[in-house]
Amino acid sequence: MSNFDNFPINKRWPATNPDLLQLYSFPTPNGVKVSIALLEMGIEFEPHLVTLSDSDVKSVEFLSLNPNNKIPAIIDPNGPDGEPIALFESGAILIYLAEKSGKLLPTDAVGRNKTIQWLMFQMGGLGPMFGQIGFFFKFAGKEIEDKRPLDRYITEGRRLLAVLEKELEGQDWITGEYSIADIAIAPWLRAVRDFYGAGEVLQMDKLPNVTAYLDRFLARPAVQAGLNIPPRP
Ligand SMILES: N[C@@H](CCC(=O)N[C@@H](CS)C(=O)NCC(=O)O)C(=O)O
Repeated sequence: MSNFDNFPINKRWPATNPDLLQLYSFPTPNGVKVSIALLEMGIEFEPHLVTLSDSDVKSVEFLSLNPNNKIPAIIDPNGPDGEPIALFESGAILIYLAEKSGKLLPTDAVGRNKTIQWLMFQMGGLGPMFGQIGFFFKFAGKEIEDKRPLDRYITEGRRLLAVLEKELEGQDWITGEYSIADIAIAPWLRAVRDFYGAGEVLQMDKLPNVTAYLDRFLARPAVQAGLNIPPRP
């Protein structure tokens, strides 16, 4: 039995091809970051659908991979020193994949750190704030009479979008060159506009750089394919 067979997740989501990188995910903005990155980098992988229901993300098998019960997570059977490695947190996974493939993360110190800086902007700012907009604008939170939480997240969402709008002036991608930072940021712009339907309230039509950036991202074949991996049930 190889080390990889020892991962309990195999009992619930068995690998058909255990030599390939295994992706456990659902096509949300955080999930598709990893499928898009894998396609852009040309890394072969086997996707497994893990839904957001407690019976999946809180199962013993999934918790063995991510104690924080959230998709996405991966196992790379060919990790450092040829040993399998399991990882969760989409930002950490993107850095790992970029280093493994030598793609989409500059190797010079300035380029690398600037890219990670914008990746962290997404992980610590854009993602958590837009997620709250989704809750208070579209999902259960919209029934709440007190509109202060929604207003707070809309104000913060507009502020974050204005930061992007300014940074994108005169350049196609957030650091100039297409990178894992764009793969982290753009799926959240799509989600807030097209899935949560909050583009108008966030006044995205007044942000030509952000809008063109999202269009540019969505025009990439790897993005179009990755947005549906794994497919929704
Ligand atoms: N910071 C995490 C966030 C992941 C996350 O929020 N995943 C959501 C779907 S987008 C999830 O699995 N939710 C299930 C739950 O919270 O029970 C990452 O970027 O990987």
